[in-house]
Amino acid sequence: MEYYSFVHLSLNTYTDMMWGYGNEDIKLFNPEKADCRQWARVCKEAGMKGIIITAKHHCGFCLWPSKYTEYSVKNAPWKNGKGDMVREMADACKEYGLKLGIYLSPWDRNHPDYGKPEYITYFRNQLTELLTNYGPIFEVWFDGANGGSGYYGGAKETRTIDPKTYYDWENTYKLVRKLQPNCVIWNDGGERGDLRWVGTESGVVGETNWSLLNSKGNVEWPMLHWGHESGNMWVPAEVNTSIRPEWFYHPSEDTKVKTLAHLMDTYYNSVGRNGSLLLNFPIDTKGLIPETDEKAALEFNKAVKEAFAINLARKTNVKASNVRKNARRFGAVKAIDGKKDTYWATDDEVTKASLTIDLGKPTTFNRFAVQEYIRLGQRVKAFTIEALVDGNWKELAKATTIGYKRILRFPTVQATQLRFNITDSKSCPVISDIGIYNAPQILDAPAIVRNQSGEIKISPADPESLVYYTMDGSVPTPNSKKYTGPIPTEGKLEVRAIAYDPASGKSSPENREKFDLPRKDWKIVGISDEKAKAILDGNTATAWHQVKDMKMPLDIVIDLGKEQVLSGFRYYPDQSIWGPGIITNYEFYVSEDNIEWKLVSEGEFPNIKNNPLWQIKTFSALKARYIKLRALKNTEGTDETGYAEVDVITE
Ligand code: FUL
Repeated sequence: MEYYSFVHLSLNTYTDMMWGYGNEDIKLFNPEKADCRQWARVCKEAGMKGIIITAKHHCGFCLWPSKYTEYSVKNAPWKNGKGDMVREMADACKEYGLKLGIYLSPWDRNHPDYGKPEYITYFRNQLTELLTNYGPIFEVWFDGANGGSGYYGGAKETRTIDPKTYYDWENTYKLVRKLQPNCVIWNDGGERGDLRWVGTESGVVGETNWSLLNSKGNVEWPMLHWGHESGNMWVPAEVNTSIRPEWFYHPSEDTKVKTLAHLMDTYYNSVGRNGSLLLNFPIDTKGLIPETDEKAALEFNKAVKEAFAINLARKTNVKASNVRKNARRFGAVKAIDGKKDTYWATDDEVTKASLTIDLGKPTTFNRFAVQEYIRLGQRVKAFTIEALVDGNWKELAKATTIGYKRILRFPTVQATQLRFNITDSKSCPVISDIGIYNAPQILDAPAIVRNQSGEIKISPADPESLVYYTMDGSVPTPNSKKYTGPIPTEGKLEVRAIAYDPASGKSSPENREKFDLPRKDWKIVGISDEKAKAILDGNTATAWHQVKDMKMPLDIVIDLGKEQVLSGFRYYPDQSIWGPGIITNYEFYVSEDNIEWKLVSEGEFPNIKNNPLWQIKTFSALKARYIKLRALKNTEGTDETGYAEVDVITE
């Protein structure tokens, strides 16, 4: 399948939670514009092959009118209780030629019997409904999450189960096989499924990635991430990640839809590493995939198509160092004929071999893709690629496993030949396809950061792009100053920059950043933790938290090194998903001596939860050397305070 989607919709969508407790009010569920056809259209246009719907998440609320519970759409205002989201999803998938998958959470925080044997019957009854009434199902997803506590029919307690024994997976699997013989099982924890989690939700599987695990025994994190070279069971990797930081819709993430560069990295780190990519769309409160997410997914698909549009290896002259029995049907040409069922293979005892592709003329490229004929297993352990540049062989990249597909990225090169060397293999290699591509650059706006010592660093999304910038307020163009490395600066300034690809003549959108006082001499007062420097490093992706066990109000005091005329301050909250400690209510003080403090601003950062970006507050200008940001409350109602950046504004 290679690439398919997840859609997350449940009561969490309306409570802004990640995991519902199981007692959320059903009346909240009313996605008035819910349109599974829109979801299917977006997924289809985004190049995906199927959709897995969260039929039941951990809160136990069912998106279909299950016979076995009242905690479902049948008691929700949506369509007056007559709706069935799984049915609508199944119909939409059919219409758009997509496959349907089902997420059914084994953990159910609503059900009174959860933790008891009776619940297993309930779970299987629900599974039977889902695998019987909605046509062919390509995948079932049994999430391993189990936080213990829950509503559990009113008991409101913590229930612990042993995921290996409680669910009796063996018999549940038999049920799946009986009802949907072609369905693959994803299971994190418990019995081995047909696909494995990769140990992270960040969208990356190990660079070495074996599609094998042992059929028995524990699967430790390294095995999830890299597979197991000598495993005896085929359990390929599925890389699940969301197009936003979290799985469900949260308005606070409207500005955090992944960039094209991020999504392309995800592609190379999943599909490009012998994994399939399961990309999630949070469905919003209206019941739609938000426009921003749709746009991002379509751009992503376009960029993947453009990157792999022309395989420069097709119809070239190709020679292999060894061909199995010198037979034509195993010849080198089979690796470039574009046919799935043909392959180049070597003699049994040959585990080191190379294939040389003569491109006929100097040819520009920066990607190499290779596929093993995995019906015969995964074999290659190590390989390199070299290019013939001006008559000399130059190594372009070195890698380990291949599997179904491996894609390597390297700096653009112009060469007349490419050599693919298999340097180690479990047994004779069997290569079904090779691709050489010249992927265009990803032209996202470059990032501009000024570090504490005043140096400006500009980073393009694509490392090969050129960067042009201005610091005089003018619009940057390819005729502006070329960025060649960190620029030392002092004082207030604005930097504007673009990334530029000379080959296509295309530029990225512009980024512009304003910087106030240089912070070279600034010190955080009274905090010995070195990591607190993250607050001043200019990088909004790094953050520091006040130490645990402290109680609000919590202060950050900064010594600016000398007296300045201040007229405001800026705060950028921590961006992490869990416990970011985003300050909502604050007081801001200034002082000349760190003894006498003057309150110059107080109040709240309105809408900071939904829009956790720069918060700017101004006040009447005055002289001061010390500043104090006091946190009174945070978005979570806890005593956590997180800061990515704290800065001042001068007149
Ligand atoms: C996780 C769950 O806990 C998340 O809420 C989400 O459903 C994700 C796909 O799997 O483990």
